[in-house]
Amino acid sequence: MTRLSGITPSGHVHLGNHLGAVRRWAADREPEDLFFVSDLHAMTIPHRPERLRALTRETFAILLGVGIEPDSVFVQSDLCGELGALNWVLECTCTFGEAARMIQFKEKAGGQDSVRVGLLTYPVLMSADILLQGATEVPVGTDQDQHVELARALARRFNSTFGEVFAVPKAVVPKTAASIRDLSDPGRKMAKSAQQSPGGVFVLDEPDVISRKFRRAVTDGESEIRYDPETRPGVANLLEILAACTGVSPYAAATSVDSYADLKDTVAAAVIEELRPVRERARELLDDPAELDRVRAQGAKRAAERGRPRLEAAMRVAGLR
Ligand code: AQP
Repeated sequence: MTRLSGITPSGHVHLGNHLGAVRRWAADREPEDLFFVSDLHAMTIPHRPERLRALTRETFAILLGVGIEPDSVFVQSDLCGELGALNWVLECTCTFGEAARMIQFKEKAGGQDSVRVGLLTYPVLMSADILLQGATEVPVGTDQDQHVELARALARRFNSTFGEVFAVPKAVVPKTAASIRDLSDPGRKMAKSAQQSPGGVFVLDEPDVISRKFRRAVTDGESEIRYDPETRPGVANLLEILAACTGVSPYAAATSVDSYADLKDTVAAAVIEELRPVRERARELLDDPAELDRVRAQGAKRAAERGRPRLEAAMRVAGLR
């Protein structure tokens, strides 16, 4: 079993990414698991080159900082030769109707004057990510299920048309973690793309910045601390964060504090401690670009070695080479 998980450097890695995904990737990982920074996917919408480069390095350093082994993590664009070739083979396996049917494409393209072709075809590139590495399981949220279905369909179609080359992957539901909400607007999730929001807490934020953000978190006009996500989303979000950092239930977390000020200080302190080791290791790597480049090159080499025989076989049976 090989599980493949990716994170897109569309902004700074935030507390939601950490508690909802990255921390668990490191804690639950099996030797065959693979992780990657999907920088090519960040190009489907307008982007700034220098910012993308910096965010890719930062995200890669955070994956290492959280404890993922260098051998099992890589940057997607470091494999752009292999992925580009397989992407073309798969685009010629996929129909226009299949790509245009993707709900995410319809949502993101809807109402836009100009849409990049990459936004339409990126699920095919995602299929290439998965099939190149021979991933058998892809832990994704429901918004990505359809993309993994596409990868399954393309693998099956290619195999039955040309010959058995690809493992047929399946989407698996990641272990659920609460969706962390924006501290200033608990009505929406904390998001990388909402960089300007004062309610986003980032993994590399300094402790005083984290404390300030929590002090300004939106709560409500009540005085009793109670866990009730339906009617009191701001307080519930703080309790879920505190619970995730301290390993108790949000109900138990509610009984451990006695005022809003106490809750905000306690959750800020817990988040600072949770993120401290990751931030310190990631910063060390970011301050040593030569070491970061070395580790990145090593991950890319391993990933390319794993994928190349599959790419060669696919090209051969499809009549290339
Ligand atoms: N707020 C969140 N709470 C819990 N988990 C979250 N994840 C994202 N936001 C939250 C999880 O982080 C992993 C990597 O995310 P991604 O790169 O696929 O980004 P995303 O899901 O599209 O959401 P982001 O990080 O906020 O980015 P943008 O703003 O670009 O959409 C995933 O496992 C995701 O579930």
